Amino acid sequence: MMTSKWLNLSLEDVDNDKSPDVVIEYFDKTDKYYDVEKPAPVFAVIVSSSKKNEVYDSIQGNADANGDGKFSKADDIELYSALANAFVKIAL
Ligand SMILES: [Ca+2]
Ligand SMILES: [Ca+2]
Repeated sequence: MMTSKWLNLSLEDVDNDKSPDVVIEYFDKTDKYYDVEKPAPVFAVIVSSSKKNEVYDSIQGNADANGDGKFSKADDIELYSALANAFVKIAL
């Protein structure tokens, strides 16, 4: 099966504060701006640990994690922080 939408998760210290951040990128091949030659995420959010204690509780960027058509941090913080907290426990 060919997938047309997917998430890319990576761990990197985006803001150089010595605390790794989780970068969540959302790709959608069906999006009109998607370029096969230069695939770029439609949305990206960065989830950080505000206390630098590996508890991911802070989000930068807007996306629509719950798919209700509204771009709202309130919707997304719960889903993306849960995803980030699970992701950082998985050994790479
Ligand atoms: Ca950081
Ligand atoms: Ca939403």
